[in-house]
Amino acid sequence: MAAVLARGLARGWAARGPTIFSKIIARSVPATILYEDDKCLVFRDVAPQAPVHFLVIPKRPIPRISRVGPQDTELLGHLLVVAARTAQAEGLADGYRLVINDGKHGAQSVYHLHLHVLGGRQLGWPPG
Ligand code: D5M
Repeated sequence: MAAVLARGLARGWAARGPTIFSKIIARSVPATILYEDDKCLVFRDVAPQAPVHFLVIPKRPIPRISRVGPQDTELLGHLLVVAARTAQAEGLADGYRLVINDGKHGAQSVYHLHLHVLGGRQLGWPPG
């Protein structure tokens, strides 16, 4: 079973199938939801890397930022506006960071596009 799963992951099945985030959208997996509208969902990251760490995801399951096209322009803008508004609501008046990990070198682990919003402490640069 493990070998089958490993081969599947190596072939990129994880990049095409439904992810844990689809289950959060469907409410079959619990999450601490901060905001929702018809296009996106915002919830706290289960493994926070900062005092405030939440994710902004489109409800449409785009796998990764490198797969977007011109048809996604409005949606991507909406995700950024929602990220900024939620950061304000979370009290991140001293600033924060937006991160989108893409693919293997970007250390992406969930293949449903998501913006990380991290704040509440002084962040370092460059990232690892
Ligand atoms: O980041 C994927 C992020 O998704 C990572 O920071 C953990 C988070 N994650 C994974 N599962 C969950 C659930 N169930 N709830 C909330 N957050 C979750 P990446 O950029 O793909 O590496």
